[in-house]
Amino acid sequence: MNSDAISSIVILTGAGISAESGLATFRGPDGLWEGHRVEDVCTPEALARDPLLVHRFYDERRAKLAEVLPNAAHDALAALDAAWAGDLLIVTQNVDDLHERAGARRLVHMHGALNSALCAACGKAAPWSGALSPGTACAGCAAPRLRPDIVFFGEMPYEMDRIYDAIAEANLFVSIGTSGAVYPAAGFVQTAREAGARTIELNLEPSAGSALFDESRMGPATRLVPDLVR
Ligand code: BV8
Repeated sequence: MNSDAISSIVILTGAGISAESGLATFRGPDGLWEGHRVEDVCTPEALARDPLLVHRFYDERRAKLAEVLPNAAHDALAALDAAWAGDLLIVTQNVDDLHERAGARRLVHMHGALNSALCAACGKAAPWSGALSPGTACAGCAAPRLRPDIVFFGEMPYEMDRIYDAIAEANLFVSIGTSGAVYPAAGFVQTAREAGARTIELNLEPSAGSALFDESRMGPATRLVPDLVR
């Protein structure tokens, strides 16, 4: 990466960066949402209406995660994180743990994580593997209210202050593998432009926000990300 004028980097990732590891994206032909309506698996109302369906949707994805590995794009970002002396923050919309398994450290899961369970009673999150059935008790407060630690539609994403602080300081904003369909993540590129950052998109196809990027490179993340980081 030509680091002449760059001191602070924010990288936004979406489901596309994990696609070549074998994890389904959301809005492609065989996407996760294809099997389910968002309203049926990713809203607080869905969890209240049909907890078994919501838990099964996330249990299946948590089980699948144990079978896959980080790919060259995750590895390239982890290497950049380790080598970059300036400020850097990877903001992922993904709930898989492939960035951390590749070695990334400066990382925020703004939509939650599959390997975590949240207590709807006391608000505490705890590491979780395996199935998570409705009515599982929280180890902290004993209430039978554990749920997937996932940010549903209509819920506030995690660490938004930290994210906006990083974007305000960034002079490079890179978006990788996201359709730009979901807010507030889809609005980060505009915020970065207003902060004066150079904005680059790496994606398999044009996204909803492509026109907002200074540069859009189309192709698979496992080719584009190592090329960018090199
Ligand atoms: C909130 C849970 C406020 C985790 C998800 C403003 C305008 C309009 C609407 C809104 C707005 N503000 C808020 C909203 C409502 C809503 C929203 O955005 N709705 C949309 C549908 C219009 N947003 C919210 O509700 C958010 N909350 O704003 O709260 C608030 C304020 C006060 C008080 C309380 C609340 C919460 C959003 C989070 C929802 N949770 N999922 C999970 O199940 O995984 S969203 C879901 O979509 C995932 O998190 C996912 O990460 C996210 C985005 O999808 P992508 O990652 O982009 O994946 P997608 O499949 O779409 O695209 C993949 C891309 O990769 C494609 O472009 C493809 O071409 C590319 N690709 C594929 N293969 C490759 C590749 N690229 C490179 N290489 C490859 N090999």
